[in-house]
Amino acid sequence: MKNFQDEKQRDLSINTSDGTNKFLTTDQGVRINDDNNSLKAGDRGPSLLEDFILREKITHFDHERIPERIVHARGSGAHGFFEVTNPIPELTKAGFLQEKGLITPVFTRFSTVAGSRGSTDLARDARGFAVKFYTQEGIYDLVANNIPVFFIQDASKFPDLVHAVKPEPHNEMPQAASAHDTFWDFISLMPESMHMIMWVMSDRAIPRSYRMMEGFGVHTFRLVNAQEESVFVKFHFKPKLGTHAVAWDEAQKISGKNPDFHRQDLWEAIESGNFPEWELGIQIIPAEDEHKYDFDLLDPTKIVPEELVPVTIVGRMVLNKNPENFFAETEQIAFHPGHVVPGIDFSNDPLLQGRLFSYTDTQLSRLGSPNFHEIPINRSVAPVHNNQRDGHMRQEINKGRVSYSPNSLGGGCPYQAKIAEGGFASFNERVDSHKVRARSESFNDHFGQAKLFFNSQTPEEKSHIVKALRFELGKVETTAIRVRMLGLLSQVDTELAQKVAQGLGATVPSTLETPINKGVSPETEEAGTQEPQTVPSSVESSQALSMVNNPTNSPTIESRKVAILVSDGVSEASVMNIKNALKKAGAKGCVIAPHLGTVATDTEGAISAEFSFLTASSVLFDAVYIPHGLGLNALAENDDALEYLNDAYKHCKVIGADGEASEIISGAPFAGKITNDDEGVIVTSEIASESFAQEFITAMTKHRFWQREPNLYN
Ligand code: HDE
Repeated sequence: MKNFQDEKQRDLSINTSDGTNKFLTTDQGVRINDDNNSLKAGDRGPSLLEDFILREKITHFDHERIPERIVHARGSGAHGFFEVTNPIPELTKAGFLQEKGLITPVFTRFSTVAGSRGSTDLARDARGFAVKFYTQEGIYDLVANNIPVFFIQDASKFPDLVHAVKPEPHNEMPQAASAHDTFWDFISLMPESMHMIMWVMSDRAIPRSYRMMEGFGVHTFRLVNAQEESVFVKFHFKPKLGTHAVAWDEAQKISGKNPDFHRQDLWEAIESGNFPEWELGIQIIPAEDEHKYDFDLLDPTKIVPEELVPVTIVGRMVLNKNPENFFAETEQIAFHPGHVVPGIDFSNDPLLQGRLFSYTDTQLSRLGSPNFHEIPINRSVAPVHNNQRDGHMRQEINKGRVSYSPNSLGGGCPYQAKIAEGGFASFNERVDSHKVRARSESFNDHFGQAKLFFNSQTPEEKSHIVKALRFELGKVETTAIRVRMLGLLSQVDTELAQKVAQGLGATVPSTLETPINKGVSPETEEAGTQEPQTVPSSVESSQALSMVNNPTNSPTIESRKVAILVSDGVSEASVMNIKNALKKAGAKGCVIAPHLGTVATDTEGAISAEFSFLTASSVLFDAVYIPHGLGLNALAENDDALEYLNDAYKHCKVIGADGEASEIISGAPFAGKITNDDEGVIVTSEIASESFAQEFITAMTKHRFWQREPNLYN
């Protein structure tokens, strides 16, 4: 079977260097004899301009930074591969989807959208999910998000949206947060954003891990087969580990304790061989069904419910290698939805159409040259030959006198390829219409699918949405903006609007003040407006939209982490019992003690602490366990240890204790709230029992016990 997996790594190795056992040199290759002292006139005298070594070193340093991405600045990436499991030659001629088992190298970059490069991973935000396929026919980029819809319908509003959500321009606050006036001012005047707002106010916007997110191409794309027939498709990545989130309070605490939480999680998973994996699927919509639905396929604020068109899996993506160098790879990688190969084409979605311009344009200022395709991470493994020439930092040395076409002096080379020879030809779509600045009436429904999303959530998930809105709008200072938002929310669900209003101490307005802009009429030259509409979705509720009921969730605790709190005198049998059981299930128990070094066990042995209470925190783990032991009094009186338990309980995680350690839980401040049906609190008087460990692991497969929280939808 064709396996091109190593091809990109071989290509990158040409540019990879390693200084081990080598001499230190200047950039010109001259060996350096003293890297610690600049050249001076006497050891107490002034430095000499002649010192080319110092000048070169400092000049390079002065220019080390490039502009960060205007959006998606904060990201983390990894190498991997895509393998076809279900070839689709009848739908597309794209070579990398033709044969079962065919393997194509990829690089995937995950990101937040609004924050700067140094901002926290756990901001409430959509996540980027961009995949570069190094195919035999050139680069294909699937530049996706972890949310299947977008805020706006037309590219012309993108700069406005981004200006509104970024830190406010007068004082550069707040960083990596949408909870401020300019964002909600804009949203309150853009009813088309309501579906996306439901998603970003849900737990989708605070994932547990990049490895536990779905990915969506958002727009409708086209696949084109060898007969030049086309179908519409929507792309979906489905994570093998399921789709999971953290709690909002937890997200905020993680942001302080470890702002690199997602970056580290991805890095460590790959280093330890827990390779993140997704299935890639497509929803296939035959061309003749383009107008079949109660929404427009070209409208990026709409999904195609999986109940109407199921997802057909075509392959799997595995990430199995961390980058060698963050800047060279993760920072310099340049994605573009317009990087397509024959067999994949665009729809007329007006948001996608704008993106097709933006991405190359932005690389010109970010990477500084039209030669960004020559940077090793961006370089195609398929040969590149054309008459593009010169420009900043050109690497390629093009031979010969001919750099134009047609030519006779170069024998007409490089040749154009016929379609049969793999030449890209755009899908031959018929377009016959007036030139207008307008929005299609079929885009007017702004609430139908927002309702569908909200109705598909469990009561706990609905409650999280209300609380997120109370938080976000609670940070808005302008009352009129809050009230406008309540008006829009009431169009989604009256109870939702009322519950948010309660938290804000406000009332839901009876009229909606936000008409939609229809564009300028050619007759009157005035902007036409219209009331936003609600087209009830033909699907009332969709399981795939809930994270709790998500069909991707599987009962695995692979790569999860458990905090094991110990102090001197701890039962070695208890610690080893849970550690071994967790290891067998693919998870990890981490020993945490009042100090680093070792603690003495009850068998006069010693256990090493991986973290102290100071260097780790409950929010960095998926569950907390206290083993039986003699030093329990020390733990029970340790505020840091109690904070582990309190947070774990509050964030609805599994908590366990055996033997006498159970008493710490019964003495904890939350003990009175634990209900009999809470399967996430596991205590036993037995010591180091296997059934306890199993019960603990089974509980962890449920991820979180959200039922513990005060629920606004009971
Ligand atoms: Fe992007 N987007 N975007 N976007 N986007 C960028 O390109 C843009 C949109 C997405 O890891 C920029 O190289 C416009 C939707 C991801 O490097 C820029 C519009 C979706 C990434 C840009 C959109 C995305 C970007 C900034 C509306 C989900 C990060 C840096 C018309 C399908 C890729 C860069 C990476 C990055 C423009 C809307 C996903 C400025 C104009 C919808 C994952 O070109």
